[in-house]
Amino acid sequence: MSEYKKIVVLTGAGISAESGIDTFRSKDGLWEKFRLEDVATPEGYHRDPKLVLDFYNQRRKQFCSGINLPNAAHHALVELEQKFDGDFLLVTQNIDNLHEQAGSKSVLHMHGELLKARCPSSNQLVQWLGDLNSDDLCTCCQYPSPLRPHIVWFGEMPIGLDKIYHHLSEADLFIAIGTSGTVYPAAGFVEEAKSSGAESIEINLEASEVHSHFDQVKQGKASQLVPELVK
Ligand code: BJW
Repeated sequence: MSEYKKIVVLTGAGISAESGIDTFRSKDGLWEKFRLEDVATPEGYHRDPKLVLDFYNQRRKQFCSGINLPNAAHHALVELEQKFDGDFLLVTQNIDNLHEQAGSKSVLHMHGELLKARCPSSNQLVQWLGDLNSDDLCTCCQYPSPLRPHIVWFGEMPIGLDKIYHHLSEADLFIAIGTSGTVYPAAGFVEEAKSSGAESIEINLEASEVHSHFDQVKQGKASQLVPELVK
């Protein structure tokens, strides 16, 4: 890693799979059990807020029970950040906080965070560890609004894109871990990084939808391959 000056890492559901968190598109994944149009779009939320709030309440409850702990891949990324001299940005599509629990500092949650709620009017964030209900109102506005999950749904703008594209434009190494490459704009980051001259590495159990854009594709478990890469 000493030959690089600026690294961007992108993580997806696959890095948390070995911590017991469901992925979306695998067999038995979340999209086998729920229609994404119902639970992961603004339209679904407006149609049936309770269904969507319950979907996230259930996932928050499981997460807060403490059974999902960071695995060797999360810990290896902490080691990489600590021993790397240059610029380091960890962009995650995951809404869990396992990177932070492991000790990562420079984390950007582009699809939001499970343990936060947001005022839809002011965008103010509040820590939220219990159930979120439609009568939970913000305290920031003169006329309070119902708080919503701090989640980026389909059709909504991901968080921190300016910062992400800036880092991609300067990166000399881009690493994607455990993401299927099906959801944009994240799936396009490899091309963005490559157009700026970065080398690129994919780590995944199976080749992603965008694997052909990577210089190196390493197939296997994140918990094994990420520590090997960082060593
Ligand atoms: C392992 C492993 C192990 C397992 N070790 N690996 C047509 C064309 C192009 C784009 C669009 C289009 N129509 C609509 C769009 C845009 C749309 C989109 O991309 N749709 C596609 C479905 C086509 N995107 C959006 O709407 C986004 N916003 C947007 O585009 O705004 C406009 C914009 C304009 C201009 C510039 C920029 C933006 C918003 C996307 C929001 C995604 N939200 C979700 C749900 C919220 C969070 C939650 O509930 O948890 O985010 S969807 C879901 O997918 C979640 C994830 O973050 C995201 C990505 O999934 P991920 O992480 O890749 O998981 P999986 O399950 O797909 O894959 C897991 C992988 O791990 C697999 O490959 C396994 O092999 C691997 N794996 N175990 C290593 N142990």
